[in-house]
Amino acid sequence: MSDKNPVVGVIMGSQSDWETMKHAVEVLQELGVAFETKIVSAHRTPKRLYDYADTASERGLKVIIAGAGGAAHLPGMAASMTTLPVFGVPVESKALKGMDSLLSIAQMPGGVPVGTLAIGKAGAKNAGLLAASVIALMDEAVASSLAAWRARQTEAVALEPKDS
Ligand code: RP5
Repeated sequence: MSDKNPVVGVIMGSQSDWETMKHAVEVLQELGVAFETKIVSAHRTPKRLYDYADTASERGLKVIIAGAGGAAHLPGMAASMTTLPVFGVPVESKALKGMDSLLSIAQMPGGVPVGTLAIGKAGAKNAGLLAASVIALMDEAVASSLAAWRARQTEAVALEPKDS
């Protein structure tokens, strides 16, 4: 899945991560942010990862969203090879419910930053919103889409609870 001239790269370690990472993509689509999606595995396709991160900036990407689960080295390795902002999404793992993913993405050594989001769907959604916030700094159309999105979210919250 790829728009023309993508500014956000959404990468994930496996096809199995798509169920989570599609929530980042839905937000980008809603806000009109051009993106691309790729399966790039730190362990199974290390050369693909190197090539992706090494050329990301020169290809016009401004932000990378990287989702992975378990021994989730993808966001950190991507961040080690680019100075673009990298947002890491810990995908919920079967064995440890994503705690392994969260800790392996968050506990980066000082000097190689990864902005780490929450485990799972909420993290993916917020990664999309954060990426859009970065793009909004240089794109007025995205800035106004983002402001409208936030206003709609606020308006959707009822003042009083009711029985469902
Ligand atoms: C990680 O291992 C992927 O990011 C995925 O979350 C996890 C399991 O991958 P599969 O075995 O489902 O391909 O590399």
